[in-house]
Amino acid sequence: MDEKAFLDDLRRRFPHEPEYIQAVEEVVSSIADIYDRYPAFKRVNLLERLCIPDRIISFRVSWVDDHGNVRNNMGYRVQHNNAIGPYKGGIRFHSSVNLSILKFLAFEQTFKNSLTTLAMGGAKGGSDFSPRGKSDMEIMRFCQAFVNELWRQIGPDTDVPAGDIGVGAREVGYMFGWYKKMTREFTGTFTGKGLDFGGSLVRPEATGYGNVYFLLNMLATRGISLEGKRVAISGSGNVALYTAQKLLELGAKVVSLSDSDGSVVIPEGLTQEMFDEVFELKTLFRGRISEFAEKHADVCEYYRRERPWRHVKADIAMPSATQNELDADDARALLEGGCIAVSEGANMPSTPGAIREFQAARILYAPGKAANAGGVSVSGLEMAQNSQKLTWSAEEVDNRLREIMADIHAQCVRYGKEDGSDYVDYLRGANTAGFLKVARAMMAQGVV
Ligand code: NDP
Ligand code: 8G0
Repeated sequence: MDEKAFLDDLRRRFPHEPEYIQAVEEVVSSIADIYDRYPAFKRVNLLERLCIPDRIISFRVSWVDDHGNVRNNMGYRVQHNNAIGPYKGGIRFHSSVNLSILKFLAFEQTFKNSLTTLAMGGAKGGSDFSPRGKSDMEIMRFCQAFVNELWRQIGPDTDVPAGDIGVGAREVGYMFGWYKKMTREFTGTFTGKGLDFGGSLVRPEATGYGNVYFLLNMLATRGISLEGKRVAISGSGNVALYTAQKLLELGAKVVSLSDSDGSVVIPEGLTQEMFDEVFELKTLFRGRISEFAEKHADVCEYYRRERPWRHVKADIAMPSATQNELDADDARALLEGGCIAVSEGANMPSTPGAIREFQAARILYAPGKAANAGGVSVSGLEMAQNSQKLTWSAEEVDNRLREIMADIHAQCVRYGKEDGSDYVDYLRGANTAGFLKVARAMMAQGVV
């Protein structure tokens, strides 16, 4: 394959979509060899069909704020690929949302969902609406206006949205409510629902817990124990908090958290009491990390508008906020501090330069599409429970989550182990394993 020509063409056609091009470039460089090994792929131009989304739905969302002003936001759903199952992926509400970001996320989702072993295609959606500072009723009206545009395009066997940044149980509840009203059907079209109306136990915890399970699998390949290890986390949302919770349970030290205003570093590690407090602050009161840092100024440092990486000494990093939040300089600072493993909770948090640093240093590095796949996996289990009209116990879901993460780890090792050494390139492994399943399904289904 002429990798350069392919990417140049994509850049020419989508000149204002850097995140999308970044995600495609990373996958294409991983799979180029295997793609060339099967000439049948090229004959049907599989790569281009796999990289360009099946369809993009975009719309204006008009809603009325609490002062009676009419406000307009953009809404999108990128249905990337449904070769192995219905489109599946979260909805993001954040001021930074644009098509480039949603296209990269939908593209990544396709490979991630393939790794989960469940039948789900890839999609992502969202809006440049910012929930920050909005009242509960404004959030509700926005969610209703958003779904009013989208409801015809989704369904339990068509496309199943969920939460993501800025979209949690509250927003999923409002979206599900409006969807149910429009369709007059009670179906499992959204995941991440409340427990009383079809949600799955362990879905809120799944991404963070799953990432820790993946990390444990990686550490085991080098005979390293998690106990007592210092772990730097970024973010303080759904993924970051449940990652921290599981780490504390397993005896690791959580030495940082952050939000979009800044980072808190806790050199001696969060205590359980401090964790309970930050959990309540973030989930119940929608407070800021700066408030927490101020209250615990005796044991914490706060870095306004900065990410944690250059300020912590950590054995392990688990970036869990957003894309491109850890660059090459951050990676070098982490490595100098003795970092031995990076397991990504967020989607594409490390820049290509940072990934090169980690891989050159031969530390354990797991890309988000493998390490954070626990979230969408339990969403898949939520879909299974909804179609069975049954709910499984927390233990059952957690056990399946552990099995799925171990399976994803095994796929990464199988396709990522370098010849003649023990080193595992988890990025190459995840991309290759994710690609092969989707590619086989696309080949079997013809040009559609
Ligand atoms: P939340 O909205 O619950 O939390 C996001 C956290 O990241 C918040 O602390 C937020 O700070 C911070 N953040 C968001 N955007 C930025 C930014 N541009 N710069 C700095 N900080 C930022 O989202 P999630 O925890 O659900 O998602 C975090 C990441 O994990 C995303 O990349 C998401 O795609 C990915 N992911 C999520 C899954 C899930 O199940 N939820 C599954 C797999 C991946 P603030 O509070 O200030 O906004
Ligand atoms: O449940 C989901 O489909 C979902 C929600 C939020 C994020 C993700 C992801 O895998 O990035 C999936």
